[in-house]
Amino acid sequence: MRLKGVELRRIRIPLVAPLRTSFGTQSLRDILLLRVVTTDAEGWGECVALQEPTYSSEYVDGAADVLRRYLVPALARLDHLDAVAVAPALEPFRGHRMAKGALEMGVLDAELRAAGRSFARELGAARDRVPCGVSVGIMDSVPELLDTVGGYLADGYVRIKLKIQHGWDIEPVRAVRERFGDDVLLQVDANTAYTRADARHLARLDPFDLLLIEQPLPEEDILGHADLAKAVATPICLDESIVSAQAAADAIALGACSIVNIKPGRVGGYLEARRVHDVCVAHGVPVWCGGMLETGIGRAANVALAALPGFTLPGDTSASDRYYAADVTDPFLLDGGHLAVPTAPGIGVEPLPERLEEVTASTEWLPA
Ligand code: NPG
Repeated sequence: MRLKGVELRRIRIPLVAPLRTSFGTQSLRDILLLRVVTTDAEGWGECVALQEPTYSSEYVDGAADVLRRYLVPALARLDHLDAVAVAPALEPFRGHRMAKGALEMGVLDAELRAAGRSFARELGAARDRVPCGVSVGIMDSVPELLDTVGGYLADGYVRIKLKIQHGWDIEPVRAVRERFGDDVLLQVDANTAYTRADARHLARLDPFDLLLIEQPLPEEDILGHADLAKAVATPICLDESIVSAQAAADAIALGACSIVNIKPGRVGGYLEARRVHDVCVAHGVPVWCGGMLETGIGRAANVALAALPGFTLPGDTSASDRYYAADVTDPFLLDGGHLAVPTAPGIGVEPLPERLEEVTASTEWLPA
């Protein structure tokens, strides 16, 4: 297989409701999709970088730029292109994991479509459906939060994740526990909003029997998380800090986390995501699949990953209508709190051509 070229497609889709986190509010997704054209087949990649570098240092214009200048030309030079060849070919270029991950996803999709194999089969899925959680943003009031959580529980979501920050942590968690009871699987996500000085404050979450506290401290603060893990009873889960399988192994060895959120874009692709999974399984550390408000394209691949045996906690693999009134693929629908794992070749879904055109802001063809 050789690369013929890559189409960069920028789409803009409004969210059904704004999602507020400690780092900002998302109301519209400006997403970079990649159509990777090879001599054998075409594949789709979705870049999870946000419009602004607020979740991590990556942002969508930066991803498009590095793909155009460096990453696509590096793959164009390969005589034998397959997904395994992508990371070594891109290794000279530092960082930019979300851009690299999107390109590897497109190559893997093309390779698997040509071979008639699904992502699930290739990655080692052990289930044909995955249990789904939902991420609930910071709200203006506790009553509004309780209405929203009640709606998601009625939809069938099997786990609730509350976004937290200073001023929106203990009370919202207490209110959700009081209203919906102790049986609801409940966890919180701080997206790096706290500091080492907040250990005693965060220990006030302990009585609420949370599954985990996700990424309380800054991305680089692994030792801080290790100290915090000794000061609080709730398990610490890392997201932003885990940028590779090596980072996962180190964080686990240092006692910085006992649970890991795996997002393929954050670690540079699905093959590294599987290595993170393998490292965690080897250490007895449970993992779950995070989300970056993906369209059906990225969601399809995430659901396949979430079907691996180490994913023992429900992921942020919500149904399409959690985010989009109309997705760019046939929607992923919740069925008894689960999503079905696609079985068709590659990611197993296709963008709907008319819908894709409707949301497209620009396209650019990068020939090999
Ligand atoms: O379900 O796709 C999803 C989103 C889940 O809350 C979610 N993602 O930090 O994990 C996160 C968070 C997020 C990422 C929110 C990017 C906003 C932007």
